Amino acid sequence: MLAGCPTWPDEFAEKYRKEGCWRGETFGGMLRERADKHGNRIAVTYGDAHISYGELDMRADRLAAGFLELGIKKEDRVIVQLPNTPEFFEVCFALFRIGALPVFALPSHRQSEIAYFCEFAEAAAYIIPDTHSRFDYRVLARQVRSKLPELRNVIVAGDPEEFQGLSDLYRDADPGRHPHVKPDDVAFLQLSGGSTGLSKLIPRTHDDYIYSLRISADICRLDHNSVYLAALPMAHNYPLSSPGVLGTLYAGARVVLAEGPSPDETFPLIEKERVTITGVVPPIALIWLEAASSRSEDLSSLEVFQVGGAKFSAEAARRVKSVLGCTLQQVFGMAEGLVNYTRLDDPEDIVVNTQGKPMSPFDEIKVVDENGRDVEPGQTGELLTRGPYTIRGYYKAEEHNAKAFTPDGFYRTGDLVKVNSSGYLIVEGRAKDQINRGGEKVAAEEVENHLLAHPSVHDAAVVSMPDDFLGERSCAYIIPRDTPPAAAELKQFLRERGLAAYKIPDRVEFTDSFPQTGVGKVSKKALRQAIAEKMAQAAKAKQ
Ligand code: J2J
Repeated sequence: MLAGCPTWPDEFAEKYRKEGCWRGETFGGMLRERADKHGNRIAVTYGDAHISYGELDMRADRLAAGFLELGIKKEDRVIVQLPNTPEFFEVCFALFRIGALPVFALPSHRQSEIAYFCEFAEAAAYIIPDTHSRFDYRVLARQVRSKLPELRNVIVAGDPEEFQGLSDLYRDADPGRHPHVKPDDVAFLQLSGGSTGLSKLIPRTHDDYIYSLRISADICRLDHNSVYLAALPMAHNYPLSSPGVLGTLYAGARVVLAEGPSPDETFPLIEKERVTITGVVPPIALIWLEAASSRSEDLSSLEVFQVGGAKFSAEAARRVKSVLGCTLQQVFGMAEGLVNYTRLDDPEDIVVNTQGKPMSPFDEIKVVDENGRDVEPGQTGELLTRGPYTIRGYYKAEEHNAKAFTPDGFYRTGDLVKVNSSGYLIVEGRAKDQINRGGEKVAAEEVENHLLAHPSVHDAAVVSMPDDFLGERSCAYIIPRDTPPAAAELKQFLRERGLAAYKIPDRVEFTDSFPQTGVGKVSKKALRQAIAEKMAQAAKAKQ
């Protein structure tokens, strides 16, 4: 096991094996099996390119040989920042095959995030596209390298300029040279949304993640004829695994890659490729609902429309069936593990008003009050969970783990939920210091620390403010040292520090002091209320 990764106690591991959750599969083996069984079937469609399981399998082996030649070894960490392109799969499966670990950065991450991942994970390589969405990732790689000259390999899909070209790394396949990869090995590091400072890295094993893919595929009724549209960036845990692209490959079905989630990108693809299932976040769902009535594409192949990552309003949820003509599935999950789904045959009331129930019978959940005691049934409290695909600790984070997990191994999700009489969860809010900006998670503390680096900022507190479209946006309250800087200047300052755009506060408010809680901490609740009231008043004045 990779050093610094807490794992399940033996008695739990034994139970999960005995109950058939963990079946001893690996990602490398899973792709090989699909390729052996139905090598000619299409695994991935990208534009006019159709890549079969056999081809993907072979290309992963050829790239694995190239990675080994570069000196990438078992347990090495590799930062993978690739958009929705076939290379994403080839790179990931090649790394899985040699036991090296992808660390899934998002395409929107910039120097601040990437340099941290490279440094913290002691990355052996960083893999990027040349350009994507009008952004040149080689410029980013240069910035990262100037901070971290020890970063050995920068590998570029496309024109590499001074870096290593990915396309030059495909060698003769030689699976005999692959290091032995075990099902209980960590397969990759996923990113946490983070609430205390920087994102934590989440170690997911082959055993646990593949189990989550298998039940996800089953609950979503994927079969060989299913076609999953990857509309969101697939490095996100949700489109990666719920059932996402990997669940689709697990089921031997077909993934169709979209450049982005807009109707202009996705609707023609749904029609052309006869897409049967896709997953989006609530703001995108709203855009689709709005667009569907005025567009001519035939969306009739769509059977399941998943919405998750942030709370979907019941009002919008109710419209899905009539507007898009398919079944809504709410998904409430987290990269740390636990995923809840509404089931495809659930009555409308459940599908519209709840965020689903845990996918595995072996998921254990508790809802507790501030003192850690179980709340009365049906009451709201913090959700704790443990189970066969929920981690027991973050990578190299001993101190944080002691707080984020209970002594008996339950993960404190930071989500406030209630459980109805049928065991379905309703998300009521959040206890963690995070902003959920339409599914993108922003850790308040991370942004505050960047703001505090500005010479004119004495103190900073970042909170969420309500937003009709994104659900929440972020607002930075600032106590200036003397003359307040312009809001635009502060935002520019954060951009120059290399912070991803979705973390830049949407609004800046200046104040002389922060409201305090009884124990003298900044009362974020009072700040949230203050900005919500101010926004409501402004909206009223406009009418
Ligand atoms: C309210 N809040 C939600 C929902 C996630 C499937 C689906 C989503 C994620 C994901 C994922 C929510 N309603 N329907 O990994 O496999 C908020 C909660 C949760 C946090 C996790 C998956 N669905 N959330 O969003 O790691 O606060 O995973 O704890 O990005 O998103 O965020 P993340």
